[in-house]
Amino acid sequence: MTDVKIVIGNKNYSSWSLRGWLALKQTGVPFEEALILLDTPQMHEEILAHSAAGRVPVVIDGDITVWDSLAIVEYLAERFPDAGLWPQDTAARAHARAIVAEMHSGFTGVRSHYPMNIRRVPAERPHDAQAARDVARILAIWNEARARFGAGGDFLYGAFSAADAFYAPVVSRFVTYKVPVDDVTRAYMDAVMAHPSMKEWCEAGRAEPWIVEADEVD
Ligand SMILES: N[C@@H](CCC(=O)N[C@@H](CS)C(=O)NCC(=O)O)C(=O)O
Repeated sequence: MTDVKIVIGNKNYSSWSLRGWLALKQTGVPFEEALILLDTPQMHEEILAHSAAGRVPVVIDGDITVWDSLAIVEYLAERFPDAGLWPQDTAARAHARAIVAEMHSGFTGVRSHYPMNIRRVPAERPHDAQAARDVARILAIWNEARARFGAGGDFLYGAFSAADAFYAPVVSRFVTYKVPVDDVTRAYMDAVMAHPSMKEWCEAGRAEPWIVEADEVD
């Protein structure tokens, strides 16, 4: 039994849930999952039973409820300091926080043109100018983080961190929409897709039977 629980949406589609879930997995604490089906008539009411904000993910730790992926990551980093959710080095940590904030508040081009759909058979999508600008910026971010801070491992700041949790849904999108990438990015994406927690989530997502039509794009 554990007192920690995470409320998530469909693993195949819910990119924000994946971010919170990967961060929680990184703490090593056992936790329960409650999965709410997205895009159903009862979804809103079911989420409201856990959080008045009406969005997933939500983490419940005893009598503490935290909603919104960014607040969840900050809460988990504080509650489980040994998990290394933020890099130890001050400059790396500042950079990691900035790119996580940039993801949290932006990249609407990538988010709308390439909806996360883990079970999609990889295939290209037609060009979209805003998505292309976002892709270029994301590739620059990843290359910079790997070059400046990544020497200690295969992830953006060496060891797996909150930043990798935040960009993992983007990695999945770049794989399933066959977005062209450079070699440094390809190696980084391979590391994310091979991470045991990412593999566990993706396997569960692929096994889900539910379809959200709005996220099934050509
Ligand atoms: N800013 C929020 C966004 C969360 C979000 O939009 N979650 C989606 C699922 S991926 C959701 O709850 N959708 C339900 C709805 O919009 O009613 C976060 O970072 O957690």
